[in-house]
Amino acid sequence: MDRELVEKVTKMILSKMSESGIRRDETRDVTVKFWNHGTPKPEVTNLTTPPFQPFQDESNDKPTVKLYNNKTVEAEKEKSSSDKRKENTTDDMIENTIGIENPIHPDELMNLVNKTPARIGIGRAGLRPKTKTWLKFRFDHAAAVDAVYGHVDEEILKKLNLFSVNTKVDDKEVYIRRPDFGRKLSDEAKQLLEQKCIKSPTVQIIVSDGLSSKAIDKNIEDVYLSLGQSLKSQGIDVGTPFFINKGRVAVMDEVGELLKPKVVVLLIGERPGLVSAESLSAYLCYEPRIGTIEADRMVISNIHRGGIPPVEAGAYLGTVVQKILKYEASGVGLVQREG
Ligand code: B12
Repeated sequence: MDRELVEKVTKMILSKMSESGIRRDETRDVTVKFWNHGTPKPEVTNLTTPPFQPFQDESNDKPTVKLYNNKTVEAEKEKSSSDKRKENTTDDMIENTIGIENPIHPDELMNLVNKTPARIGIGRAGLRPKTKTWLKFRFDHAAAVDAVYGHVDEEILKKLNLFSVNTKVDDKEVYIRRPDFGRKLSDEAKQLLEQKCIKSPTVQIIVSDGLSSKAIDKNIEDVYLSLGQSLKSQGIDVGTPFFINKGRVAVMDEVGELLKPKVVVLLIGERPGLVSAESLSAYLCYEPRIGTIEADRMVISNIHRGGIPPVEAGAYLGTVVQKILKYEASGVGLVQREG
């Protein structure tokens, strides 16, 4: 999918939201796909094209955007329904995804398992988990550790034209033990931001690895591009984006003091769980400053291919920014003003 297609998807989502007036009770219309553990993982395709600059129209470069592979869906459609019946019998699904042997109510069990990514219906071998379950657990745990200790792919940051700054911490162990250091910019970082960034933009986008570098590697291109397009299509100007190495959510307060944006959108890696190690969050705040209270922030979490799809998340975030600007408030303040 190229820039035009992302623009199309972003516009579709925006128009769907404006049809519903993005009222609180109607925002649930946003298409959110939940992970179905009874089906194979959606394939992700990478239509790689030259590097892109999301906020520069003049560029002829095509963006790199990963999307679900519709080909698998089409191929699936083409299969005869009898083939499908053969492949998708409950027995097959049970064998592939459920550890309980000869369940009394297989359909109900399958139904429950499909409702949650939690490890239910896994069965056991004597008193212990089955080998497959145990290995999967070990695998997911290792992925979580890798996500916390890993580093964001420099190529992605280059592609998105994000320069990097550091917080007061450069060691991951210290980062984990001292969240307060991750909330403060280093002195060099402050100088660099002063030199390089536009002051008082309407929106300041910040990217940070936070607790999952994988979350950035896997999702940032799509979220960033569609967020940029969503804001652009609403005529909202964006400041100079950058990457904060080993940041915490409240680091946005120092950025707010320095650059004085109206709204900060911080795209940051979430603490990995044993279901997904690559989940991204967007924390938003109206005029964050040192001393901002948590209730004035808001978060859209669970952005990854098994949660809120990144392109949709970006488009949706643009509409949240619009709302924050309209009410000049975020978090609890926004809810109160909105009534
Ligand atoms: C860890 C965590 C916490 C920890 C944060 C402490 C810490 N330093 O790590 C604790 C237990 C304190 C916590 C509390 C709450 N949390 Co919490 N939390 C998470 C979790 C598991 C990971 C967050 C993360 O990795 N952030 C990124 C790292 C880098 O951030 P950080 O700087 O280290 O820590 C900051 C953030 O974690 C932030 N934060 C944590 N939770 C929330 C919730 C909201 C609404 C906001 C604005 C900020 C926020 O506060 C920390 C200090 O600044 C997410 C689940 C997820 N999938 O994201 C839920 C999650 C973000 N929390 C949630 C909620 C509802 C809350 C509470 C409102 C619960 C309550 N009723 O009290 C409070 C609000 C706290 C606040 N700061 O305002 C929801 C948010 C739902 C939503 N979309 O609004 C989530 C998505 C869980 C869920 N699925 O329901 N949380």
